[in-house]
This record gives sequence, C-alpha cells and structure tokens, in this order.
Amino acid sequence: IAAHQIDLALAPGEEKTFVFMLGYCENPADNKWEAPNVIRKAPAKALIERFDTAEKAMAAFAELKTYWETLLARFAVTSSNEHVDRMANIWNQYQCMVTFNMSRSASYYESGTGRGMGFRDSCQDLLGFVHLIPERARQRILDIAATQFPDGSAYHQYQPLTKRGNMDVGSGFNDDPLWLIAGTAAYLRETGDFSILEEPCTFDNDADNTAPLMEHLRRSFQYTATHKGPHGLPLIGRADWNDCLRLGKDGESTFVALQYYYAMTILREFAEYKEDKEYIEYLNESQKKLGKLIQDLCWNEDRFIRGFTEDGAVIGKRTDPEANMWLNPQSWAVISGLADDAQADLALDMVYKRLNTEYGAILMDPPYHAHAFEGALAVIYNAGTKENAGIFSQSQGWIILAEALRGHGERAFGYFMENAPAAQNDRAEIRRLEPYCYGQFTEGKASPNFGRSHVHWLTGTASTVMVGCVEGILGMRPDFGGLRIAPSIPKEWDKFEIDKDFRGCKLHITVHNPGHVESGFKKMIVNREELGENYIPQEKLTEITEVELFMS
Ligand code: IFM
Repeated sequence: IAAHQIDLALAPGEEKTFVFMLGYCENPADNKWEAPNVIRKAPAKALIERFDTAEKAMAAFAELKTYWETLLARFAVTSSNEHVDRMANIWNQYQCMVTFNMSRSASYYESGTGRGMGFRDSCQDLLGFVHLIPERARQRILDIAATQFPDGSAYHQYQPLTKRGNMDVGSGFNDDPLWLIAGTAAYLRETGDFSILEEPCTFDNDADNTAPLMEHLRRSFQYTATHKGPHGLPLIGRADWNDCLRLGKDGESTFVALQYYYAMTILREFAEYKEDKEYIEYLNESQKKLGKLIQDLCWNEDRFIRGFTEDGAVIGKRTDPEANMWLNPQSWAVISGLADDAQADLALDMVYKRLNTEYGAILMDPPYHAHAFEGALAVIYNAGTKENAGIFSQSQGWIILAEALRGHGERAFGYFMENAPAAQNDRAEIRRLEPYCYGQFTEGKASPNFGRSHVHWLTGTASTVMVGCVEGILGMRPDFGGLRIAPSIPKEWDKFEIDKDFRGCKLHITVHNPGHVESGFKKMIVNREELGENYIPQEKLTEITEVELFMS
C-alpha cells in the first residue's frame, strides 16, 4: 500500500497537471549504471522518462485507448439491453483478457506465481478470449499441450514463466486432459486454422519426446478411455472440475463422462478433416457405447446424478437427504449433446425449480451438513458458500449456454441477468464486488450473506459467461466450416446487431425478431443472397459481409 501527497498552492483559475506513475522494474545489482560518463541509463530511469511530461503521459493514454478500442471492436453487440452490451462489449472481454494473461495471479486469493497456471483453468480461459487475439490463444494451447504427460494425463498446474508443469498440487484431476480438447476446438471454430493440429509439441517439456498437437489430443482422450471405473464410466481421479468432490480411487464422475462424450464429437470432426476413417469409426462406436452407459447409469428419473464413489454409492440421486440435485451434470448433459430432448427439458426445469435463485443457480441442493459422504470436501464450507451450494459464475455460464442451446431465450437471459455485474448496481451493498467484474462465486440461499460475491478476476469464470452470452444468447456459433447464427433471446427484443471480425472478414449481422419469439429461424440473407439455413459457410464470407437473419 502506498500513498502520494503533494502540497501545492493554486492561484485562482490556475491549473497544474501531475503525472503519477506506478511501475516496477529491476535495476541490476552492479551500480555501474549510476557511474559518471556512463551513457546507458538505469532501466527505471529509462522507464520514467517515457512518461515524464503531461504530453507524453496523455499520448500514452491515447495509445492505450486506441489499443483497447481496436481490440474490443472485434466483437460488438447493439441490443436493447444496456447490461448485455456493457458486459459483452467491454467488461467481460476485458476480464477474459485479464484472466488469460494473469490466470490465478489476478485474484487476491490465489497466487499465479506461487501455484502456477491451472491446466484446466487456462484451457477454459481460452474459450472467451480466442476471438480477441487468436495468435496468442494458439500459442497458449501449444504451451499447455507441451506440459502434458506422455500417457495423456496432465500436471494440474504449470509455471507461466518456465512453461513447465509443477507438482505443487500434483496431477490426476481427470477432467484436466479433456479441457485441452475443448480449448483447441474453440480456437479452431473461431479461426478455421487446422494447421494447429500438425504443430509439434513436447510431452512434459522433453525435447526428445515430441508429437503433433493432434496426437496430444488423442492421448488426452486415450487417457480417459483407459481410466475407467467399475461401472465403465471415467474415473474421476483426484477430483473433476469440482475440486471438492473426492469420490475415491475407483470413483466415477458424470461430469468427466459428459466431457468425454463431448470430446468424441470434437475429435470426430478433427478426424473428418484429416479423413481418418478408422478413427471416425472408432469414435462413433465409442460414443454410442458411452452414451448408452451414461443413460443407463446416470439418468435418475428427472435428473442426472453426479457420480459414484469408490464404494459404489450414488451421489446426487433423488432420494439423497443432501445434495440430491446438482447443477453441472444437467447443463453438461445438454452442452455435450448427450441428453435427449425430453431429458434436457426435464433436467433444466428441475434446475430452474430447485437451484435457481435471484443471484443465480446454486451448485447443488440441499448443501452438505449432516450427511456428507467421506469425500465431500465441500462440507468444510459454510452452507451456501463455495462448492457447498454457492453460486459459481462459471456454472452460471454453462446453464446460460444449456438453456440457449435448447432455444429457451427467456431462461438463458434470466440466468445471464441474475449475475451480470453491470446489472447489480441496485444491490451493490449486498454483492460487494466491482460492478464490472465476475466473481468466482456468490453466496447461495443457504448463507446468511446470500448475494455476497467473492474471488474476483478468477480464471475460467469470465470466459465461460462470455461463451454463454455470445454463443448462447446472441447465438454466434462458429464451427470448423463457418458460422451458425442461432439466437436465443428474450421475446421482447425486436432486433439486435452484431459486428464481428471472423476469419479475416468483417461481419455486420442484424437479427430481426418481428414475431417476438425466443428462438427459431425463418430466413437469412448474406450479401443479398438468401441462404436456406442459418449457417454461413466460410466460402460465402467476404471482406465485408452483410447478414440479416429473421427469427420466427
Ligand atoms: O474448477 C475449480 C477451479 O479450477 C479452481 N477453483 C474452484 C473451481 C471449482 O472447484
């Protein structure tokens, strides 16, 4: 903590300008820098001189402003909702950049240099960032892949400076490897740059063990395929996305199973690109089997369960006295494409009834208190906080996306508004977080501080909500061959517009909603040509592409 004080006297009408700088740089230990007749300047001095007049400082500000305006202009929405526009155009993108750059170190609670960047967290951070500076996302994917173990598993963390995995927290979180597939898919969907799959990356930074990125993805997959539990579902390992869920050595996770199911869809598309028929067949066959297994084992009347402990106990079933309804398996059953229509709607209805609150959907209900199983670490938190039935912004992003994928614009938008920072200003005293920043979690209804938010600027969060809003609600859904536009919006919206840079082209998209529907497609016109569906193949894109989509 530091403070500046300047005493000054001003004559009436007089103005003075001061430039304050806050910075850090190291001067070398030898003090030759200060010796007489030495031309070289000490680094700190050189830095100060860059901004030591008001003119220089203002010019630097102007440059900074132009930098951000140019960057943020890569995606802009004009809707009738100021909160959507403010978050999607400015603050959410900014937070995505911060978390991409800083990862955990941006949080006051978790230190990036101490614990490193998370493998899963950094893969997730890519999802909402990739449109901003795709080249940096590309490099990040390759850096992360280069830390992977030869068997496809991952260090849970790696050091940003050395780009090497560290064992501070160890390895064996079985969701980790699968996030690499999702992160790569996000990059490919945005850029169409399949060359990344051929890029050589080391395993565990060992220069003698290198393989193309595609092989890394196959190994991620293969790791899951060869680490199954007694029911044939993927083992959870130490935990999955939910760090507090310790199901034991043979415990199995529905979340990882759904990630795995989704990974098969992604890898199949990669294999189609490479015309690898054998792998396509293998993936088709595997997905069919896995789908049946998940359906048989994890669907429990009106919800998907959370998993099995190593003793075979079912977690998250209807009859459990606590934690009998979980959020993430329901949203991921939809996102992964596993749930059929009826299941999807039933499970999402249950989420809405059981988990939704005015501040967002809680992670599960009821919180653990008297019936926590042995590995339910969440019980160490007070009811309503963190993984014990808190509201995770990241899970909120997934439920926004899931509702939007089902075409439920009202619900998706409702979930968005419940925790969009910009929309919380009339309850700022309760929320207690910057009005432009997502927190990792908000205290849930079981907490006496219901609505209080924590752990701002943390990883994964901003990116996931960005995806929920842009791909989900606004319906910008790039795939490997082009862009699908499938909005899921509140009925009352008449129209909205999007400016988007996409694969070297500038798209201006106007979505009309004359019939005031939540979702649905009537016609789309691209550069005056009417297309039969709401999909623009890449070859139809021109330098400036004008798109009009009519919902029905
Ligand atoms: O998924 C994790 C994340 O990696 C770190 N913070 C908590 C999340 C949920 O457990």
